[in-house]
Amino acid sequence: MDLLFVHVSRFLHVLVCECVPLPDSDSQMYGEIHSPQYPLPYPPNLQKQWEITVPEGFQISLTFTHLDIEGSAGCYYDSITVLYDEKVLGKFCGNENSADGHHPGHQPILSPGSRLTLIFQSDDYNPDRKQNVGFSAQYQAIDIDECSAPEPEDGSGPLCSQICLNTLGSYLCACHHGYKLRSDQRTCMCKFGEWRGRFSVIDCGEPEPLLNGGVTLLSGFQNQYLSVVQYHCNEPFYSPYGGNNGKISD
Ligand SMILES: [Ca+2]
Ligand SMILES: [Ca+2]
Repeated sequence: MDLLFVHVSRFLHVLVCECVPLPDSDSQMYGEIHSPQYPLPYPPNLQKQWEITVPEGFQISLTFTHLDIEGSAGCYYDSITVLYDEKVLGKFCGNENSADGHHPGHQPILSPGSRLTLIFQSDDYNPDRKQNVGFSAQYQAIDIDECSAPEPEDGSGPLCSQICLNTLGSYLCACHHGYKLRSDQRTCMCKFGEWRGRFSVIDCGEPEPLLNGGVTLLSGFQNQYLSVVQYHCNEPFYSPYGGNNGKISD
């Protein structure tokens, strides 16, 4: 069993800041899309595609404000299809009252990420009796709350080891009092500070947990400056550092 000795250090508060990239010129925060010639009837033999892009860190909320497309089973003749990458999020036709077709309703369609593809197509025949006018839709960018996302299944741990702060278009990690953010911008480590005035007890907080191992207090008082803790690996895990004891001090 390999051991690693660590001095728990004292600390000060942590300042965090963040730089968010400017939206690229092709992305917008909101917009409107409609079928060709809308609100006049759309022509036959049509295929038109739109690529909607909003800034990274946002998802798209798409709402159909009007939909009147020739209805058919499976929207085989005419349709508007909404895709995220290759995945079809919905294929629509008909209108609100038609028995044939599939209407999107008035609930917004949410993209998993910052882009959406819309494909409108009409076949070579449009009924003369009923002049379908197509569709009109509006979209807007909505911030993704990265802090509410479930923990990744790859075992890499939470997005932020201590505090996750959702921001508009991004997120940032922060640390409890006494810790500072590591260079990975997501995990925290105990921070040195300056002695100020009279001696006072410094609480460094709980030692960080060790995957497949444990922590034992060897001396001092738990979580206080200059306390010594011992990390150990649970069998059959071992330290990759060759069995030498390590000591980190201030
Ligand atoms: Ca048609
Ligand atoms: Ca966010």
